[in-house]
Amino acid sequence: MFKDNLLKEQPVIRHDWLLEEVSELFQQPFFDLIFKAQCTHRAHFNPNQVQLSTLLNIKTGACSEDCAYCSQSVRFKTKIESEPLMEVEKVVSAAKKAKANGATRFCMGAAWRSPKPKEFENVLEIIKAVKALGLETCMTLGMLNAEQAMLLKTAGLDYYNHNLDTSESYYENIVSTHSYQDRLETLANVRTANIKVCCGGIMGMGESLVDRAALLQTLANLPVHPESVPINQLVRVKGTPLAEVRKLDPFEMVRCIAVARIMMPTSMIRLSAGRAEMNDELQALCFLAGANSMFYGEKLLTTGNATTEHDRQLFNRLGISSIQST
Ligand code: SAM
Ligand code: DTB
Ligand code: SF4
Repeated sequence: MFKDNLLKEQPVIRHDWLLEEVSELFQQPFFDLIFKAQCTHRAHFNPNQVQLSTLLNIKTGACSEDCAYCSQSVRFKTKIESEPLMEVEKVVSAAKKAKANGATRFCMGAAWRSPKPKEFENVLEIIKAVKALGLETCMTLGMLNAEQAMLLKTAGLDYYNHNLDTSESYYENIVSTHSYQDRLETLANVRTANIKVCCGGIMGMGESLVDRAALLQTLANLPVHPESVPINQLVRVKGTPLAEVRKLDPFEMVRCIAVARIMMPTSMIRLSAGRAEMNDELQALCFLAGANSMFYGEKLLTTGNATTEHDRQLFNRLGISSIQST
């Protein structure tokens, strides 16, 4: 807990949120919501520290799935050139660079429905090599069965990212090739294997406020809160079905972070995709609302991120320091 906190609210960790309560949180006056989120944040974290994760796409494009937001689906005509699984040495050299730049976690993504046995062996080698650099490891490889999750754990994987992305009822408007239940089963397999869970969603896909509330309700009512909760703003990629969707009201993004912070008080809430389109003031509001993690590095998976130089300046101006590796 942050020792200097003046506002000593001690929120209870709850797993019984009702949809109406969550919707009410979302609809509070903006300043009341931010105040509540900041009090919760200060009860558990140093409010001036942000954790940095760097992303690398280790297998690009040609994914069989039809997630409407994704540049890497084989079904949409985007500018992405597909590439096979990267070699271990190339991943290690990118991880070294990320560490030298101050990242504490290296998150590796693959455009797969689920990992195939042949490539899975190489993935295990990649985890061992990145872990040996003293970085936390995170992977996002699609659906996993119980055995795959156990093998990832044994190789040294710290976190697995698998997002629910939106509410269960809106999910069928976004993906048809796998179900919400499939996502929940993978999350359960990851939890059983004792890997930390990174699970969040995307805002701005045309969903309603109730869908956002339902997503956060599902996350907070899991038996254990995800240790990491990425809140992505949709990056509208040309060629995907969501390319022309209406841009999210920036305050809605801030509200979503604040509600996530209140509902999951001890989780790391990550200000994720979308920062390249946000100004500094909006990002500061997101941190004020309780975000305490972000993706750091010039690229997300296939799209651009805020530049590292700009992020350094922003942290200086706000008096934010990055959380150091232990
Ligand atoms: N194939 C794996 C899967 O679907 O879980 C891993 C990679 S997938 C690209 C990881 C996550 O990135 C998605 O669940 C989604 O939340 C996020 N994402 C992908 N494209 C995005 C976009 N255009 N805007 C915002 N978030 C995006
Ligand atoms: C997450 O929630 N966001 C990251 C990470 N987990 C894998 C991915 C964002 C991707 C944004 C679009 C792209 O670069 O392709
Ligand atoms: Fe993109 Fe992952 Fe969906 Fe494949 S499964 S289309 S990589 S989000």
